[in-house]
Amino acid sequence: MRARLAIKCSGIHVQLREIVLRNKPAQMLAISPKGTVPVMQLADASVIDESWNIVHWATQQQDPNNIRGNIQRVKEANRLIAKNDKEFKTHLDHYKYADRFPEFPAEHYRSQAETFLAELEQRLAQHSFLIDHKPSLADIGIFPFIRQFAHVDIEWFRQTKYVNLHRWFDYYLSSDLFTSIMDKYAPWTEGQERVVF
Ligand SMILES: N[C@@H](CCC(=O)N[C@@H](CS)C(=O)NCC(=O)O)C(=O)O
Repeated sequence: MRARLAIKCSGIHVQLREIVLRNKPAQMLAISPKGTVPVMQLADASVIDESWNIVHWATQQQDPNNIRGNIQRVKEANRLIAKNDKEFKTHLDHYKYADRFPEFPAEHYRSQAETFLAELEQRLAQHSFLIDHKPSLADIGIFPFIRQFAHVDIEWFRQTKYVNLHRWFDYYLSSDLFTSIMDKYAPWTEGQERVVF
């Protein structure tokens, strides 16, 4: 999702091949054996198969909304994403799939994840977005994970004290940017007509 958000933000167009995870095409595994999505293959046949690297690639091509900003802003976004992907994502997966981790109740993993929510809330109490008053790479890089987290138990999420996080979350949930990436596409098959995203 963060790759799609970045591609839309950049205004560039790419050929999209929708896949079903339980039926990964051989062509995808041939260029990225690790078998995770998203995978981007460039015109020179080089491959980018990490979502955050696709976010950087797209916004380095074009950045009409200047979501990158200066190098300090990019570095701060990278730091926040490292925390999201390494720490928060682990707690999120344990909370979301708590039945696979029965050594602790879901609430335990949820409270571990709250450390990151509290940091985001603190940031969003000082400015409209995660780094400052303008959308940044960190906002589109982290929103998809907060959405996953919120939807594990949306009633619980909505009654939490993170009022600025709620405001930021609703901003993106109701944004044209988010709506524009949520269209459903038929799974790709060889010979299928090109789908431009
Ligand atoms: N670190 C990778 C993780 C990507 C990832 O795990 N994607 C999931 C879908 S959201 C996936 O492809 N899982 C493989 C599977 O379920 O077979 C990235 O950020 O691109």
